[in-house]
Amino acid sequence: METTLIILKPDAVQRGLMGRIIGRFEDKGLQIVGCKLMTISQDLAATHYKDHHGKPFYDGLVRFMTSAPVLVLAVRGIGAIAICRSMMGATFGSKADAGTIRGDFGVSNSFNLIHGSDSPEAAERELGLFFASGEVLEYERAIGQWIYDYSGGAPE
Ligand code: 3AN
Repeated sequence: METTLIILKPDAVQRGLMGRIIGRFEDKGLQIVGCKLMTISQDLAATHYKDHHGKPFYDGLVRFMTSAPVLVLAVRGIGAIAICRSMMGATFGSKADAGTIRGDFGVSNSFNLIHGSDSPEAAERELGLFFASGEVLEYERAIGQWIYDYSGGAPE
């Protein structure tokens, strides 16, 4: 099982899209194992986006991400990182395919609704930035036996 960090950005929260976006992950069968509404500090934004420091869009990105509350999620499933990235769609709303979150809910290239970790290393680092120890939970879902095939022992 893999756990990834998803951030529903200020535009998603302000536009009342949280429920519909979370619903897509739940509908897919992914498990929400952490969830927190928070306002990102300047320091946390700088740490989270350190790889983009110095790029032309960096200042605007940090301003946007710290401008209003975000909803931070820890999302779990087999291959959750790649599944969430494909559900999010391309970075720019104007280019994202229909059927993806960015493709269906946005047109802007800056206000692009959602962040998702792009590798296992990034997921581990980002989950550690946004969730304290104990805030990402382990729990069984009653429907778990119908999400994955456990007949061979391990989930398939
Ligand atoms: P993604 O979120 O699709 O992985 P990244 O990691 O390339 O995209 O970029 C991180 C964030 O920086 C994006 N979510 C987007 O908000 C912003 N960003 C990236 N490239 C640009 C750009 N050329 N102009 C404006 N914002 C950008």
